[in-house]
Amino acid sequence: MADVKNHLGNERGAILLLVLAAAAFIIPLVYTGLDQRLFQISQVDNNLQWQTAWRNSQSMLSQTSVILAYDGATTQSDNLLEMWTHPIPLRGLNGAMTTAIIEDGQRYWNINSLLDGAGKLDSQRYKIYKSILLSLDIPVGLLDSLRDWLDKDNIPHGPDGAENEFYRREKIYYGAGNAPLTNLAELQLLRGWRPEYIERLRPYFRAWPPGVNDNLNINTASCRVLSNLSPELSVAGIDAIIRRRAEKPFTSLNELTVLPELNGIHLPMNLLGVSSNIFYILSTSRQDHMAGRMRALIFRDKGKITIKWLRWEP
Ligand SMILES: [Ca+2]
Ligand SMILES: [Ca+2]
Repeated sequence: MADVKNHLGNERGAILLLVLAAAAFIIPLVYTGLDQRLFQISQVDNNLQWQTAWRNSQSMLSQTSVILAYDGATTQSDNLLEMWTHPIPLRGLNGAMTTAIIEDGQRYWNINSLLDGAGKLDSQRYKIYKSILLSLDIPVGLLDSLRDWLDKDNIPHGPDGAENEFYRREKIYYGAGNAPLTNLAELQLLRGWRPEYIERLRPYFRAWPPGVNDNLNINTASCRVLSNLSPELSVAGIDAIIRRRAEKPFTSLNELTVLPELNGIHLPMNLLGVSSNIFYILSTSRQDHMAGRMRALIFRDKGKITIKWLRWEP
């Protein structure tokens, strides 16, 4: 009888051990499955938020385009007192927020316009660009390698020029671009151009395709950009431009010439303007914990808007 009891006890013990072992195996599996489900739900949620943020940015791009088109169709000048200069907020559900800023591209010089439409050096711009580089303590010889990068030929200009032969000699795996720059960061590829030089130049330059009307808008150009217009232009002259446009923006370049502080000053009038055709849209969209940034370059022809490029990034 005692043997039978012992046998039954051993069997129960073995069964209990088996159940515990099975539970020890199954429970982590259940938890792992639960983790995966939660992870998948979280991913779906993130994707939805991401898509919503992207849609909100697109909606913002439409709104800014309408604002710019209306402005282009109804006004002759572009200045810092106009509606498009104000940040545009768009509130959504659950704290979602999208904001956009429209920036006038023509408050900067176009770096590609160092060469004119025929591919020749633009001597007026060369003087201005050189003056900017000098004021920023950047070697002016860099304009030689820039010129060579932009022009179509393979003949180096000046002691600091660089065409295919230079890049080959230096064992650099690419040659001169012989084409316009698509953005300022591309300058890093050129002979002698260091990243710190490019950062110093950002407040002065942008890169747009050639053939656009890229005259500098005197209603929106920053003080430092204006200061390199002419060596004859004094601080009093720059102040006069800034004060005048803050009270009454320029509607024609003739209004510039009659300012007493600019009397007798030679300005590169053919490179200046009072309106703009090139704009940047900078939009930030936040949806819960997801946020994305959109940048777009817009060309405007009166009321017609063309999006030249669009970038969306986390
Ligand atoms: Ca306008
Ligand atoms: Ca070249």
